[in-house]
Amino acid sequence: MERTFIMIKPDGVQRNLVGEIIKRFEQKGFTLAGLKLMQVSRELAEKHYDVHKERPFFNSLVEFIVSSPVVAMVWQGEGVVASARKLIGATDPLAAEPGTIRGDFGIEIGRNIIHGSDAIETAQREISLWFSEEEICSWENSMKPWLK
Ligand code: RTP
Ligand code: MG
Repeated sequence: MERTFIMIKPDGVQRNLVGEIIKRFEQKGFTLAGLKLMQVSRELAEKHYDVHKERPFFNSLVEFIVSSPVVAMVWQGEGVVASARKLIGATDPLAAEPGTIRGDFGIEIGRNIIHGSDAIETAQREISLWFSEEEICSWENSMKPWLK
């Protein structure tokens, strides 16, 4: 079962976009496998964005992520990693297509509302960084035949 890690960043939570974002993933047909509101530690934020540690925006990005609560989620379903990136839209909200989350709700690259894993391997790394195994629901005994 393909899974991805999605995080609603502090701006998305503060702007009351949690319900709107969850609705979009639900209506697309993906399945929620993990969900928590959390105050992120500096250590976790730095590990999560480790790949960007040499970039000029790294410190301000980490400061932003630890500044107030985020919603961390695991979504699953066929093709969910790439599809979530499409639902989210381009990194710069001004360049993101209307109809995407960033395209509909943002204008600033440093306040782009949401994170989504960029590849299957990245998703596996990020899910194990943010969630323990017990925090992820399997749905394996679900009676819903339409869950893929
Ligand atoms: P994310 O990891 O947060 O889902 O975003 P992304 O894949 O679309 O973009 P990425 O290249 O991974 O960048 C991570 C986050 O860093 C901030 N950023 N600021 N030029 C800048 O000031 C700049 N470039 C990137 C963004 O908030 C981006 O989401
Ligand atoms: Mg990224």
